[in-house]
This record gives sequence, structure tokens and C-alpha cells, in this order.
Amino acid sequence: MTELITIERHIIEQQKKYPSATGEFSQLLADVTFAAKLVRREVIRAGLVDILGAHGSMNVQGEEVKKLDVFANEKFIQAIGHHGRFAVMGSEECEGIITPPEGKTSGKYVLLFDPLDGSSNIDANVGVGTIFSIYKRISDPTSGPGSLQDCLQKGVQQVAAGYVIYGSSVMLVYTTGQGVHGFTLDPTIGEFLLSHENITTPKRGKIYSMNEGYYRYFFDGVKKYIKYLQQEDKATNRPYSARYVGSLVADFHRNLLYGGIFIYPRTKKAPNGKLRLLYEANPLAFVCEQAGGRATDGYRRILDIEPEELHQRTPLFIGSEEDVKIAEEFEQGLRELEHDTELIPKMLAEVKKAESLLVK
Ligand code: AHM
Ligand code: MG
Repeated sequence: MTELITIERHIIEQQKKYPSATGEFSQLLADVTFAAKLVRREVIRAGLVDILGAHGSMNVQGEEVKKLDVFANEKFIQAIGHHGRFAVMGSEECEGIITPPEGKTSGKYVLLFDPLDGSSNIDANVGVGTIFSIYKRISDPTSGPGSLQDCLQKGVQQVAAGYVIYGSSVMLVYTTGQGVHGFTLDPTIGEFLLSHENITTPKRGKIYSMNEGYYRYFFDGVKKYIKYLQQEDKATNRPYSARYVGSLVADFHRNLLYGGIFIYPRTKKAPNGKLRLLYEANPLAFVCEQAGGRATDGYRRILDIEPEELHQRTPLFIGSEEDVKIAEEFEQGLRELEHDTELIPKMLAEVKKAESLLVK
């Protein structure tokens, strides 16, 4: 019989590898899991309790906030904020940093999170998710709560990261730098059980995910890369299939398991792309690299980017290592489209056919 391993037990077992671990970090991850369960409870009841629809306010990026975003944000702050295990938090839905409540001591960890990613999909019952990222504070712990500087660390400093998908089933995927592990929620017992141990992503996939509706705003490199993916070539499994949910967590998770590439590039309208470095790109880049994949902004490794502000955006090229490398070569103008070897004979045949019709 297969052994049933809950996420709490898995985290504790992993932490045993560090003799100096105090259990505080395991507790913080358990808090994240608990908050995810609260959010999931609301996500699946959303239609029933009439909390769907726009909340009417705008988030700090000037985008419309849905009620469920607000709820998820509050639950995370509530579930984690009251234990004094964190020094400072940052949320995609809050303009500034979040410090521990009055009277609570501050812990040694920093939590950055996107409480409900893919919010434009909520009303249509399409998968949405939560993304999280944990760092150690770098400010002096005797100086009180953590600071903005604690949040602006490079992604390479993350001690844990992961995401939760609220989809046809609920999954939590996380890494602490010792591989990537996935857990599926058993709703009957309310526990996340280990279902995907040591996830590795294929070196090359067959799927590309990007919002091609913005094609006219893309720069030449990405446009050529799309054409390259659509060319026919048996050796490299082209043409690729296009898959785009519009929920980063869902698109990322599918490609992680099946292989492929997700791109949200810089565009003529959005020169820094759309996605946020701290809440979306860094945690998924950590997971992706741990699974054997690659994540860059087209030029630089995501995890090496020095953040300058909390809500900084970044272009994102993420997924199977070989796919991302080829996309970068196009982005950087180092690679041109190959000639479609089958196209020329086909065109010549068409010309001949047309000529023969004209002679008649
Ligand atoms: P959100 O955090 O406000 O939901 O925005 C991020 C989402 C991602 O989940 C998704 O990849 C992207 O925005 C989709 O954007 P677009 O509609 O421009 O393709
Ligand atoms: Mg998001």
C-alpha cells in the first residue's frame, strides 16, 4: 500500500535535514497551507454565496479588484499575521509592506504573495491560484519589524516558494531548494497529500503559452519565435500546440508537468511586461529551476535580478530549458527563422499548377 504523507509531515521531514532548524519555518509553511485551505473554501463556494464579481476598487496596479482577491488577501494576512512568525509581508494586493500587528513580536521570515492570481478568470469558474515566496529577513531582528529592504532581495535568496491551484482539484506545489513536490487536497479529510514527489520538467516540450492577441505589440524577436514554433519540423516536434488559460499558475503548472514554454514578453505597450517580479516571477522561477527548467526575462536569469520596488514588473520566459534558451536567442536577435524546407517545393508545385491552368 502506498504511504500517505501529509504536507505538514513532509515539511517537518525536510527540515530535519537542517540540524539548526527551530521549527519556525515549518510552522510558517503550515500557516501558508492553512490560509490556502481557507481561500479554497471560498473559491468553491463563490457562486453560492454571491461574492463573485468586481469589488469596485482598483488594486495598486490600477486594475479592478474582484471580491475574492480581497478575501484571499485578508485570509493570508489573518492566518499568517497573527503568529508573529514573520518579520514583514508584501502582497500583490497591498500598496506597501505589511508588518506584524501591534503587540506581536516579529519573526525572522519574509513572506511575499499573490493571493489570487488569474483573477480575470474567477467569474468563469476557470482555475485560479495563490503564489508565495519566503525569504529570511536581512534587517537586524532587534530593530523591530522587517523593512522594505527585507522584501527587495534577489530571488536567489528565497528559502521556499510555491503555489496553490484551485482547479478541478486543489494542488499545492512547493520547494525549499530540495526538489519540487506536489500535494493534492483530499477534501474529505481536509489534508494535502503527497501526490507528485520530485517533479521534474521535460528538457523540451511541445506547448507554448502566451497571449498572441497582443501579437502586434510584440517585438520582432518574439514574433519570429512564434513563427518558428509554428513551422513544421519533425526532428524538433514542431509545430507546437498553443495553450493559454490566462491564469499564470494554471499555465505554469501544466507546462511544468508536460514541458513547454510560457512567455509574457515586454511589448510595445508594456515595456516591462505585466507580471510582477516578487509575487509571480521569482517564486515560479525558483520552482522551475528546482524542477530542471529555466526562467529568464529574455536576457537575464530571473533569480539574479536585483529588485528596486515592491511591485516591479518583469518580462517572463519560463519553462523547459531548451525551449527557453531558443526563445532567448530569438529575443536577443541571435537567431533567425530557418527556411521552411518543405515550403519551397510546395510553392513551386503551386506555381506550376497555376501556369498549366493559364496555358489551357
Ligand atoms: P493578476 O495577478 O492580476 O491575476 O494578473 C496576472 C495574470 C496572470 O495570471 C496571467 O498570466 C496574466 O495575468 C494574463 O494577462 P493577459 O490577460 O494580459 O494575457
Ligand atoms: Mg497575479
